[in-house]
Amino acid sequence: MTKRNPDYDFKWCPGCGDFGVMRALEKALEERCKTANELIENTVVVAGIGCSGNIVHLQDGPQPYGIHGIHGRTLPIAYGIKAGNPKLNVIITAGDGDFLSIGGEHIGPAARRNLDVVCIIMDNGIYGLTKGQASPTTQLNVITATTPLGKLDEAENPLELYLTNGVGFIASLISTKPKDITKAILDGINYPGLAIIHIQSPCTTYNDTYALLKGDVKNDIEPLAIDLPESHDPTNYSSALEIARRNKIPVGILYNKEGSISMNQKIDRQKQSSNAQQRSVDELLSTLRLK
Ligand SMILES: Cc1ncc(C[n+]2csc(CCOP(=O)(O)OP(=O)(O)O)c2C)c(N)n1
Ligand code: SF4
Ligand SMILES: [Mg+2]
Repeated sequence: MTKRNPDYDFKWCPGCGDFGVMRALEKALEERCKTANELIENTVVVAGIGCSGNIVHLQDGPQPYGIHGIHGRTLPIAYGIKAGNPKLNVIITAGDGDFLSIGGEHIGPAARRNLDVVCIIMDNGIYGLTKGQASPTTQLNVITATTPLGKLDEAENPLELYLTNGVGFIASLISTKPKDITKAILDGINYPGLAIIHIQSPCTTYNDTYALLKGDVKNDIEPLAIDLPESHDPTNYSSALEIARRNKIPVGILYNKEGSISMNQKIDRQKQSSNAQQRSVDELLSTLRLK
C-alpha cells in the first residue's frame, strides 16, 4: 500500500482514542524518515482486525506498506516479514481483543525470539468493531453485550503479562498525549528487540473510560492514569513489575531492558561464527526439486 485507498470508507466515531494514536504514528514515521534518511516504503504496518487495525487505511501523509491480515495474527505475520527481510521497519497496530485475546499466545514466543518489531496496542477494554463485547481488559462488573449482568472475570493486566513474558521495551501511555506516543514509537523502533507501546485509547461508543482515566479531583475521584514517578528507573525489572502490579495505569516508559539483542542480530552472529555456507533461496529450492 503506497497509496491511500479512496474507496475504503471506514470512519472512527467522534472522540475515539484511536485518532490521537494515528496522529502520533504519522508524526513518528515522518520523523523516522528524516532522521534515519529512510524511505517511507521501508516501513510495513501490520494491522490487526478491529477499529484500531483500520489505522492502516486511515493514515494521512506518505504511505508505508500495509498488511491488514487476519484477526490475532499480527505477530506471526510480522515474524515472517522480519525473517524474510530484516532491513524492513515493521510496526504492528492492534486492539486489546486482537493482541491479548485471540492473539495472546503469540506474545511469549515473540518475546523469547526478541522479534525486532514495535507493537502499538490500542486498548479500549472492549471489542469495538463488533459492537461492544467484553475483551480481556474489560474491567470486572462492566456491562457489555456479552456480559449483560456485569463481567465476571478480573481484567487482565497487560503490562504484567508483557513483563513476565520477557518483553524488553514497554511503554504505557494514553491517546490524549500523542507527543509522548510519537517519542515512544521512535524509541521502540530504535530498541533492538520486541517493543510494546500499550495505549489507553477509549471507545466513546461502547466503553468510554476518559473520565475514569482522568479522574475528577473536585469530586474526590482519583485518576486511574498516573505519571510514572521521576525516581522510576526503566532498566530496573523489579521496579517495573512492582509498578505494573499496582491497581493504576502508569504513564511513561515502564521498562527498557539493557543489553537486548534482537532476533536478527542473533541470527547474524550465528552465521558469522559458524562455518556453514550460506545458500541462496534458489539453491535451497533446487535441493527440493524432484529429479
Ligand atoms: C478469527 C476471527 N474471529 C473473530 C472475528 C470477529 N472480530 C473482528 S474484530 C474483533 C474484535 C475487535 O476488538 P479489538 O481487537 O479490541 O479492536 P477494537 O475494535 O476494539 O479496536 C472480533 C472478535 C474475526 N474477524 N476473525
Ligand atoms: S466503536 Fe469505539 S473503537 Fe470503534 S471507532 Fe467507535 S469509538 Fe472507536
Ligand atoms: Mg478493543
